Amino acid sequence: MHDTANAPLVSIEDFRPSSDSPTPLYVQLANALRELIANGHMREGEALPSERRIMEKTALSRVTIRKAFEQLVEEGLLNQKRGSGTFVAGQLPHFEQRLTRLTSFTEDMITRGRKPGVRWLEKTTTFPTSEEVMMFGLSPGEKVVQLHRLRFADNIPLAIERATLPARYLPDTDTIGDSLYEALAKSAAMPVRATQRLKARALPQQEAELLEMQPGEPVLYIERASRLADGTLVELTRSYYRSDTYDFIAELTVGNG
Ligand code: 16G
Repeated sequence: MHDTANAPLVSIEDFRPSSDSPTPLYVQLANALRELIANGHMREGEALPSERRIMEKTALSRVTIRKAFEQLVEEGLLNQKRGSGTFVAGQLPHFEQRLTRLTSFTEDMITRGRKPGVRWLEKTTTFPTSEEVMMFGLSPGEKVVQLHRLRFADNIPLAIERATLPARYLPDTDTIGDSLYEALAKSAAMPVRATQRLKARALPQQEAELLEMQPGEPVLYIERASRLADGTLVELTRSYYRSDTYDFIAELTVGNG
């Protein structure tokens, strides 16, 4: 806590650590920074004073200051840009998605009052790989559609999706708008159930650039296989979802099996 108990802290330069408190100094500093951010005294994008300046003003050591910064970077409250300093991080939206209902990205965003967006990376009709022939049970000569997209919520990149579907469901790729499920509904091929596999992965370089993250950061790698009512596989989608904005929630019940 800072020394003037009655006056709320408005600048980190006024923070005075308490050396007889059992709370480690770096935790005291991190708490003070958290309080300044929470109270709006430090705003999104604002640069923090330099380490040297905080050292001078608070008499804390460089190691303590760095430790506090590291802690808050880990919590997502601060960003550090090499060579240019430490900043208050932007507030990322947070999404919780239940793993019970089959919904589309577009539908999810609209229900949450967000603006869905798409940047197309690939939209092509190609010959399938032997794996795709097997998975979809394709006839000789049947093609597949490859849809590779970066998905946004309010202009923030949230996910990268690479979908493969038999071309018979989407004969004209030019007519596919931003929503794949809308296009499938139009050709009476809307999936009614899906299995989804979620894995933790380190973000590859190219995907990191698209999601505006660092390579190697943890992401959710999701594979969705969706089917028509008769069990025919209609969609195979592999996606990278930002793990700092998405929580997938599954409800568990005690059952007989
Ligand atoms: C979701 C699905 C994806 C599906 C897309 C359709 C996950 C992990 N993935 O993002 O498999 O293709 O919705 O959304 O939930 P759209 O109709 O907006 O293109």
